[in-house]
Amino acid sequence: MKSIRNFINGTFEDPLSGGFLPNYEPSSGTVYTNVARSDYSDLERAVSAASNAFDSWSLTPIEERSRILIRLADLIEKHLDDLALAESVDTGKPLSLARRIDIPRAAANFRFFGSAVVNFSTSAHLNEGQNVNYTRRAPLGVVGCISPWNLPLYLFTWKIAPALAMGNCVIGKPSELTPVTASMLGNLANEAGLPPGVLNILHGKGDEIGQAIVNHPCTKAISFTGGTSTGEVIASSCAKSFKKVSLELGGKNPTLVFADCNLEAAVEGAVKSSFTNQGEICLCGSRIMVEHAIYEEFKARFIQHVERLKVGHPQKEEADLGALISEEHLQKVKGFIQRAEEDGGRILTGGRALGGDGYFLEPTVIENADPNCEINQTEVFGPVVSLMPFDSEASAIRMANATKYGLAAGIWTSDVRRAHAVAHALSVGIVWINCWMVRDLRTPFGGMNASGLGREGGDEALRFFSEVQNVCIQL
Ligand code: TXE
Repeated sequence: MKSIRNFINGTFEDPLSGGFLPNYEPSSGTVYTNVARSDYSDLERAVSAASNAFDSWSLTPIEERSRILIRLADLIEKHLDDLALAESVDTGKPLSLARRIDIPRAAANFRFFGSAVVNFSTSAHLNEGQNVNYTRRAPLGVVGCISPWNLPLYLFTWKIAPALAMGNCVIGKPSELTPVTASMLGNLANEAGLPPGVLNILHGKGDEIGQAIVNHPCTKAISFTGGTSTGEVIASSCAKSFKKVSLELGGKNPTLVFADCNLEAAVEGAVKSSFTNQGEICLCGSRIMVEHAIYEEFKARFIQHVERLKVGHPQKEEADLGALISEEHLQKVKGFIQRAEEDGGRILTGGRALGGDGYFLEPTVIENADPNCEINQTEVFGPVVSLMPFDSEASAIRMANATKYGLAAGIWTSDVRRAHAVAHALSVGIVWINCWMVRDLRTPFGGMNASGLGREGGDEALRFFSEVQNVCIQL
């Protein structure tokens, strides 16, 4: 059986303890690889490698860093088929989705930040005859990048690319549930000419090696994407050592459908934002609010589209939804559905696991659930949406804002005034109007409230991974 080993100082090695964890294939429920269970001794090796590499990497000319990152983007694109297949097998997501979204966007991350860093500017202020003040942005040193299982290579590279571009050295920790493409990235990093020690990838459990990376005195910043409860733990750990931290956490995103929308486009858009990646994307719209006047017609069309979705083996071309990430997660999502019914919700379609091997669940639509009950307040992170009507623009905004989260929202309307007014009234970090998951990497990305702290994307990410110094010189 293949072992996913740590990548330290440019070479792959077993964890010093010799411990490994089983890695399950979600579509079959069988162990198909095992993954290193790293501990503090492995982290010490990675920190030493990263610290030794930092001086030369941070002093490498920006153009050379850019060239290597863009070369890495080229290599990801060159190996798209292998990476997409590995991602699909490891996560249970449809191969078609990994080919269309996950892997191309991983390449785009390196290409974008490899270019952005060359154009990244700072500022200077001249006081004639007196002094010049300039702002210097220097790399932090060794940083920790910790990523989740839902979009493994996409989100891993989303953190690593800006960190490397700014001249930092990285200790990356992918999810223990989906380690494979992160491991493949190690090989590509060597081929791209990234010097040994600049990127190190440690595998293992979050509360073991993940927490150790967060606590280590040599990691100067932590960039984390994952669950809100884990984010709380990490934020409090970082606070004790005044460590920079960026948290991309969960969401309970509303999709607002107004009567003046293009109905067919709204239905198709809502199906996409509800069930892409089996609903396992923090940006998925899990609460669909529809203006009363079109509620029944929207509901009928929406259910019709949902019931045409194919749940199947992720490597089969026709699969629209694949398997959920784990047995534990499947049971967690089924529990949400059961409690939603107990809270008065009515299942309009779906709600059942497909049985057999693998962790498959039907796309599920629930209506009539109270806006304040669990299914409308807590992130399910599965193929489950709650449908509810609203009477007015004001009530839609009130319902949309009535959770502890604030990540993203979708608005479907043909009224331009309303689109902007409602967007500005929503307490979320990202708003899509008549579209979903459209990303411009130059824009800040992140949520408000319990959805996170800080922003990634564009110059925000480059700023996060740098230390600021103001220098004033007397003329
Ligand atoms: O995430 P975790 P999980 C949400 C979603 C999901 C829930 C739990 O609701 O059901 O989070 O998912 C590492 N110190 N999202 O358990 O535990 C862990 O090893 C340092 C939304 O997968 O947050 C993994 O690499 N690291 C989210 C990563 O953190 C720790 C996407 C995420 O694991 C750690 C994923 C610790 N103490 C889940 N504990 C999004 N916003 O996209 C765990 N980890």
